[in-house]
Amino acid sequence: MDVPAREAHAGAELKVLGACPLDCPDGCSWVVTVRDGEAVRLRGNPEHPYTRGALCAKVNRWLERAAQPDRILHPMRRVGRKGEGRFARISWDEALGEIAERLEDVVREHGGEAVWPYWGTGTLGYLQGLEGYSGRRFFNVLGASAHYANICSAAGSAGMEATVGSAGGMDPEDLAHAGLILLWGSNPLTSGHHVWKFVQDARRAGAHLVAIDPVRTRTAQQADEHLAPLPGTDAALALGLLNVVVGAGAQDERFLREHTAGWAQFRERIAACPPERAAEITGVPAERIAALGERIARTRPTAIRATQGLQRHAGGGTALRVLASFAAVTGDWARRGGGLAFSTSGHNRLNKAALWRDDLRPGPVRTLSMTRLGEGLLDVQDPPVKALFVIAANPVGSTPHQNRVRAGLAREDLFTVVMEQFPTDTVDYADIVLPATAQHEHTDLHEGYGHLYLTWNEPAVAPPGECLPTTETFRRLARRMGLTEPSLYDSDESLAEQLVASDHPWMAGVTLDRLRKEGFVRMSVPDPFLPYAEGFPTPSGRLEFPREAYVPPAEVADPERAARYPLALISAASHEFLNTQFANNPELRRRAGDLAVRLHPDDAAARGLADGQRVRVANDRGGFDAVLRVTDQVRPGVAATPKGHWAKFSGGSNANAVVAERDTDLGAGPVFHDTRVEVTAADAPG
Ligand SMILES: Nc1nc2c(c(=O)[nH]1)N[C@H]1C(S)=C(S)[C@@H](COP(=O)(O)OP(=O)(O)OC[C@H]3O[C@@H](n4cnc5c(=O)[nH]c(N)nc54)[C@H](O)[C@@H]3O)O[C@H]1N2
Ligand SMILES: Nc1nc2c(c(=O)[nH]1)N[C@H]1C(S)=C(S)[C@@H](COP(=O)(O)OP(=O)(O)OC[C@H]3O[C@@H](n4cnc5c(=O)[nH]c(N)nc54)[C@H](O)[C@@H]3O)O[C@H]1N2
Ligand code: SF4
Ligand SMILES: [Mo]
Repeated sequence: MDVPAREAHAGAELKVLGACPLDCPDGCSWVVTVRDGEAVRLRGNPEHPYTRGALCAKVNRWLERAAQPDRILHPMRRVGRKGEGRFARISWDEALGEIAERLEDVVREHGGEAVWPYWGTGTLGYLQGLEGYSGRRFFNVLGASAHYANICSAAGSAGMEATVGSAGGMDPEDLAHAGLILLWGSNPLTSGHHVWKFVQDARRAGAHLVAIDPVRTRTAQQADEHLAPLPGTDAALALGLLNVVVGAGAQDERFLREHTAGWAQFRERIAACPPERAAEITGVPAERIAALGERIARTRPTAIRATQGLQRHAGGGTALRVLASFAAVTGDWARRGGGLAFSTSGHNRLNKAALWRDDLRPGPVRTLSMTRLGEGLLDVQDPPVKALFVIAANPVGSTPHQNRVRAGLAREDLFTVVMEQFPTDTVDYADIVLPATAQHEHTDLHEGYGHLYLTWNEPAVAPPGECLPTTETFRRLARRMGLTEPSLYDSDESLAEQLVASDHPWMAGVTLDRLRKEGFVRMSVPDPFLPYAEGFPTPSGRLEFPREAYVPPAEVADPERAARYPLALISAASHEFLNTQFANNPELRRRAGDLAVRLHPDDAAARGLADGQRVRVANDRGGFDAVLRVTDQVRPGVAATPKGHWAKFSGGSNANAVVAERDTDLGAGPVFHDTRVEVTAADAPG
């Protein structure tokens, strides 16, 4: 099948199927209406069983945003100081020539590992973005450092893998069959609302819905019950609940015997954490823990929906291990509608190795951590990073320890290329900026990490200005550098073919042809899909209970830090933005308002602060200015601020000014929500 013939349809309307590329579990399928070569409408695909015709508050403005006057349309070269954001337009030929020359110099003088391809989550596309690491083959040929994309769900994925053998978990659609749903550190009405239909189906059939979140979110307000633990204490809460379940004799002895390893020891951990003990650690009253524990004991199946929130703490990996163990104690892993829904990407069977071609590396290479960009640019030696490619990422806005990120990016001896659509806080530090296409302007293939469909994205319109797909940019750069490895020149269609070519039974019937014709295809998983009913994909074939069952949060639980910085800051998904994307859309910015921080009335009163006042949120790493919102939506001791606001629109910094470059216990993930701060009046001295 060819790209839809736009010219041939002049005057007529054409509908082109695509996929939302954003880092969101819902992986929506969309339909673009094209008239005379222009995209005039973009809507959710009514045929897709998960999307069901709806997009979201952000993506409803997709076409409007893509046509914004601040869109980057041409290559540019820096003319001001790093960080200043002053650029002059150059040709693609000049841009590629300069990049090729600088890269060749860096590789010759310092070796390939001095090059860091820093991929972000701007698009999850297998061709243009993070999942496939577009350009990975190019960097492999150079022998560049490997990039560990740990910024989002590394801790939880590692916890899941260590326990059940894969990050996969239950199909979120099966939440419809649950008798009890625990939304645990997950705010789907903001961060992926399509799962809500299935939650509501379950509730119509009598299911009880509990939200477990330090903040009474949009989602928690809709739940039947809300528990607000102290951040980072979820594993203790889980042990307290399991203590009640086992106390009631509701454990599934047969499942435990046949499908698990380490039960005797885990049982001791559970026994050591009765509701009273869990209450001390979590701040949730013991009676509430006991009551919910009893409800779990008598309700089969019970399902947990955990996403990213609760793993962004020092003990986040262990927390996911304990949550994944729940359904082994109750035997719910064997029941449709039971278990844990975390990220279905663990069930994906696309042939990533064929796409990535890590065999093209000249030898072993070191790995640099996405969450530690400051460290990577300021501290790492042998060789130091001399060339940085930022691709679909905005680390100044999104990466921990903002001041160190800025200091690293300001290094005069660092050559930085940023491939972008918009003039972000990170673009301001680029030596060369390359204009990138948006999703409806390029080809891509997607999974959803909240469902089991693969989705095709057909380009609907020609790119504006001189924007190029990331894949094409790397083909041109390879040619400019005279690289001879033939696979660097594979077309997008050929890359997609290689990706879907898999012998795995779940990929049976999934072909590129079908994807292009139908827009999306469900993986050929068994129906009903009980991924672990017959055993777990762990080395032992059994669910591995964790030995360590509670790792306290690093900053939230540190008494010395608590004395200096009494408030635990959470910086979770904002309703109007997707990470830092859309934060430059005028309408969504207007709706979001200025960067704000929420405090409980008691905490505001103790500081003599009033609603609407300008405040400074700070610790020893830095700080940001915000408007104070006083509300009992946050529990005492907690401050809440949204992620995503651009620093340059918010006085120069956002929440990441105070977040540490620290790793979680498993998977070396980030600790965004494990951060202590103090809040003072903006004009207060110090
Ligand atoms: N509108 C919108 N949607 C998004 C995004 C966005 O920026 N905006 N981001 C996308 C991305 S990249 C991701 S990874 C997902 C993230 O979406 P979620 O998985 O929902 O993650 P968060 O928004 O970080 O946190 C979810 C909830 O966890 C709570 N939380 C924080 N710490 C704890 C804790 O220790 N325990 C418990 N129980 N709860 C805690 C927070 O208060 C928050 O309400 O959403 C995606 N969808
Ligand atoms: N304080 C705090 N910080 C957080 C989080 C948090 O909870 N709290 N959450 C974290 C999470 S979950 C994530 S996933 C990260 C995300 O961090 P990043 O990966 O840096 O994601 P974004 O900030 O969305 O920046 C993505 C950029 O990619 C660009 N882009 C989009 N599509 C394309 C494309 O096709 N090609 C190219 N070249 N560019 C494109 C967009 O314009 C955007 O500027 O942020 C993390 N940061
Ligand atoms: S951001 Fe999520 S909910 Fe919104 S359109 Fe994209 S996939 Fe769907
Ligand atoms: Mo994320």
